[in-house]
Amino acid sequence: MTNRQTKVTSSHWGAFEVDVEGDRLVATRPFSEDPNPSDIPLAVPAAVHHRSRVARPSIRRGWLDNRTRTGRGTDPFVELPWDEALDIAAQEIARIRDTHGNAAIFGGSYGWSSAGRFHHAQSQVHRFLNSIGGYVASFGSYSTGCAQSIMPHVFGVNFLQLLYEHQDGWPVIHDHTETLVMFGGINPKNAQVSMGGITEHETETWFDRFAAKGTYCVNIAPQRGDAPEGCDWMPVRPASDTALMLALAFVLESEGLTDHAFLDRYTTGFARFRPYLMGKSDGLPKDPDWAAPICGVAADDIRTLARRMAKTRTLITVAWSLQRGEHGEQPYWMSAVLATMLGQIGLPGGGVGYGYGAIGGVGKSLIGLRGMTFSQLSNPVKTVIPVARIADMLRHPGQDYDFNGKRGPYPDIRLIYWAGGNPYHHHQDLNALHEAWQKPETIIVNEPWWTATAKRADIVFPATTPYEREDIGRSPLDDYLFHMPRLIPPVGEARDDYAIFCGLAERLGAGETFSEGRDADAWIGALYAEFRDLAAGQGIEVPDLDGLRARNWMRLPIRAEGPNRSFFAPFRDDPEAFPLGTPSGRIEIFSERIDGFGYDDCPGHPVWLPPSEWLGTATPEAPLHLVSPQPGDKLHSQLECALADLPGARPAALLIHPDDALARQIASGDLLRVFNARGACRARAVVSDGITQGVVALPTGAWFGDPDQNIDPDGNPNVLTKDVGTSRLGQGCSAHTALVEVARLDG
Ligand SMILES: Nc1nc2c(c(=O)[nH]1)N[C@H]1C(S)=C(S)[C@@H](COP(=O)(O)OP(=O)(O)OC[C@H]3O[C@@H](n4cnc5c(=O)[nH]c(N)nc54)[C@H](O)[C@@H]3O)O[C@H]1N2
Ligand SMILES: Nc1nc2c(c(=O)[nH]1)N[C@H]1C(S)=C(S)[C@@H](COP(=O)(O)OP(=O)(O)OC[C@H]3O[C@@H](n4cnc5c(=O)[nH]c(N)nc54)[C@H](O)[C@@H]3O)O[C@H]1N2
Ligand SMILES: [Mo]
Repeated sequence: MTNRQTKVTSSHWGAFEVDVEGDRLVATRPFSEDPNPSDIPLAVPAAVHHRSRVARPSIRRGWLDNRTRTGRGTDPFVELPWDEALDIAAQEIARIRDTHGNAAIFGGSYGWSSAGRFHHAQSQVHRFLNSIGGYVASFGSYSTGCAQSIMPHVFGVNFLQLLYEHQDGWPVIHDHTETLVMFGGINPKNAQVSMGGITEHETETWFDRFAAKGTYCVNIAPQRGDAPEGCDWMPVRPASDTALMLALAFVLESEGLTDHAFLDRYTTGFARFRPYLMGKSDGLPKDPDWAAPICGVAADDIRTLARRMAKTRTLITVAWSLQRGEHGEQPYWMSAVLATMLGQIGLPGGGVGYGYGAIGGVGKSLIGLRGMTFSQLSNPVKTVIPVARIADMLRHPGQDYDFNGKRGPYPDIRLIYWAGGNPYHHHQDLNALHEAWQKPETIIVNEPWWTATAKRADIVFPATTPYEREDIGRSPLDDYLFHMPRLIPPVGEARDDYAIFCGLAERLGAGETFSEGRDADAWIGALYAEFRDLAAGQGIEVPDLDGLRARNWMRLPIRAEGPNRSFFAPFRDDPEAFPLGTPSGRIEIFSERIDGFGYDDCPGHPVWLPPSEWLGTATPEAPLHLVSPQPGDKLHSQLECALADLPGARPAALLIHPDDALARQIASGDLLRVFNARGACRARAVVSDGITQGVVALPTGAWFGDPDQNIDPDGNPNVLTKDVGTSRLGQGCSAHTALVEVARLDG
C-alpha cells in the first residue's frame, strides 16, 4: 500500500488540503480556516496529471528544419533533450539580440501564472530578459489597464494603490453604509480568487450581514447573478452606465441635492462640466428621460435611486468589467464625479470604490505588510506598450499610436518570450491575433500544459506546477502565510522556470547576473529571511523557514481595527495640508491635462460616448450584446483541461434571455453557434430571466481550438470580441465590446 500524506498549500483561489500518494496528487479538500471555500481546487489533481502536460522540451518541426513561420498551430513538435533544446533557444535569442537589438524581443508576457512568491513566472522571465540586456515590456493589466491610466488624472493616485490601500474595508461598510450602489455588481464567483492567495473567503458572508442590518444593496448589471442573492437587481444594457450615472447626477443637480460645499472645497472643474450635464452646451439635458432608453432603466427608478443616494450614506462601487470596453474611461471618471456631487468622499462607508468582489482581497481590512519580491533587475530597453495592444504592435511595427498623452511608434518585434500567461485565451479577436502572431521570427513559451499558446509556439519548455516545487505563499491582501511544500516530483521532464532561465542565462553569458550564484533553495531562504525581518520591524513574529515548514501555515495578526486608512479622510479634514496628487491638488471633474491631449474619444470631462458595438448599434446580423465574464469554476484558462473532461461540460454555457431564446427557438441544453463577422464558437444554451433581454453571457476560459476549424469547438468568447483600445487615453482591453448572433446548431 502506498503511503498517503496530506499537506496544505495555497493558490490564487485559496488554500486547500492536498492528499498525496507516492508521485501523485489524489484529492483536495477545503482548508480548515476558510468559512466559504471555493470548489476550484477540486480539479487540481486531474489537471496536474492530465494527458495535456508538456512532457519534454519540444520544438516545432518547420522551425527546427528551416525556420518557417507558417505552421504555428499545425506543425508537429519534435522532442529534444534539455541541453540540446536550451542550446538552440539560447543561440536563437543571441542571434535576434545581436542582429536586431533587445528592443526586438517582446517579454511583456502578461498572465496570472500561479501563486508563490519565488516561482512567479512573469517575474522570472522579466529578470532573465533584463539579465541579457532587456526587452519590450507592457504597461497595466487586462483587468484594469484603462482605469490605471485614467484614474490618476482624477484622484492623483496610482489606481492599484487606491484599490488596495485606500478603500474602506468590509467592517467599515457594514457599520456605516446605508445604500450600496453596485455598478457591475459584486460577484461572489469572482471573489473566490485573489492574486497571490485568499484564505478566508468572506465577501459573500458580508452580504448576509448587510441584509441582517438592512443595508439597501442594488446590483446595476446585465445579470442578476452579478451580486449575491437578496440584492435588488436593476437590469442595464452593457456599456450604458455612464448615461445612467449622468442621469443620477442630473437629478441631484436639478433637485438641489448636490453638495456644492464639497464641490467648492475639494474638486475642480464642476463649472466646466455642468453645462454639459444640464444640456446647456449641447441642447441635450442628461435627465432620466434621456437616459432611460439608452440604459434600459425606467426614468422614475433613476429619480428614486438618486434621491435615496443623496439622503443616505451611500457607497458607489464599480466592477472592473465596466472599464473593459470601448470608452471604459467614462463610467470610471463619471462614478467619481457622481460621488463628489454626493459629497461623501472621505466619510466612512461613503464615496466610491473600485473592484469590490472583482477579487476576494478587495475589502479585506488589513495592516500593510509586504516583502518577498524577487527582483526583476532593471530594464535597459525603455519601450513599453499598453498591455492589450499586442496584436496591433505585431501587425504595425514602426507605426505611431497614442497613449495617455504620448505618441510614438510600435517596436519591431522579432522574438516573443512568454511565461505564465495564455494570450490565446486572454486576448480579444483571436483570429486576428493569430494573423499577427505569424510575424515574429521566433516564439518561445514556458508552460506546464499544451495550451493554445504553447501549441502556437516554436520552442516549448515544460514548466513545473506549484505542487512540484517548494515556495512561500503570501499576498499583501491576505492575512495568512504558507509554506508551499513540494508535494510530488516534476511531472515528465518539467523544470522550474527558474531552472530554465538559469540554463539560458548561463549559455548567454549572464548566468551570474541572473542567479547571483544562488539556487532556488537559497533564493527562497533569502526572500523569506528578508520578509521575517520586515515583519519583525512591524512587531509581527514569524518562525524561521524550518519552523514554517514544520507548521505549514500560520495566520498573521494583521487585521486592521477601527476606521479606514483612506487618504481621502485626511484630505477631507484639511485639503490644503493633504492635497491629492492631481495638478490642482483636488479631485478633477474637468482635467486641463486630459483636455490638452485633444482626444475626441476622451475629452476634458466625463461624457456619454457610445461604443462602436452595443445594443444602440445592433444590426440584424449581430443583434445581441455579448458579455464575457470570468468563469466561476476556474481561474481564466487554468485547470480547463480537467474541467473539459467532465461529462456535458463543453462547450461552455451561454446565458440567454427567454424572449431572445424564443425568437430563435432555443431551449436550455441546445447546442449553439455564436457568431459575428470576426469569428464563431459553439456554446450550450442556458435560458434564464436572470439576464437583461438583448444580452448574452459566455464566460472566458475555454481553450482555443484548432486553427483549421472556423468554429471554436469549446466556446472561447475571444473569437468574437473586438480588439480595440478603450480610447487613445487608456488603450485598455475592450473585451465587453461585442455584438453577436446566436443560432441553434442542429442540422
Ligand atoms: N473576453 C474576455 N477576455 C478576457 C477577459 C474578459 O473579461 N473577457 N479578462 C481578461 C483578464 S482581466 C485577464 S487577467 C486575462 C487572464 O489571462 P491569463 O492570465 O493569460 O490567463 P491564465 O489562464 O491565468 O494564464 C496563465 C497561464 O500560465 C500557466 N502557468 C501556471 N503556472 C505556471 C508556472 O509556474 N510557469 C509557467 N511558465 N506557466 C504557468 C497556466 O498554465 C496558464 O496557461 O484574460 C483577459 N481576457
Ligand atoms: N472564479 C474566478 N474569479 C475571478 C477570475 C476568474 O478567472 N475566475 N478572474 C479574476 C480577474 S483576473 C479579474 S480581472 C476579475 C474581474 O472582475 P470583473 O471585471 O468585475 O468581473 P467580470 O466577471 O468580467 O464581470 C462582472 C460582470 O460585469 C457585468 N458587465 C459587463 N459589462 C458591463 C457593463 O458595461 N455595465 C455593467 N453594469 N455591468 C457589466 C457582466 O454581467 C459580468 O458578469 O475577476 C477575478 N476573479
Ligand atoms: Mo484580470
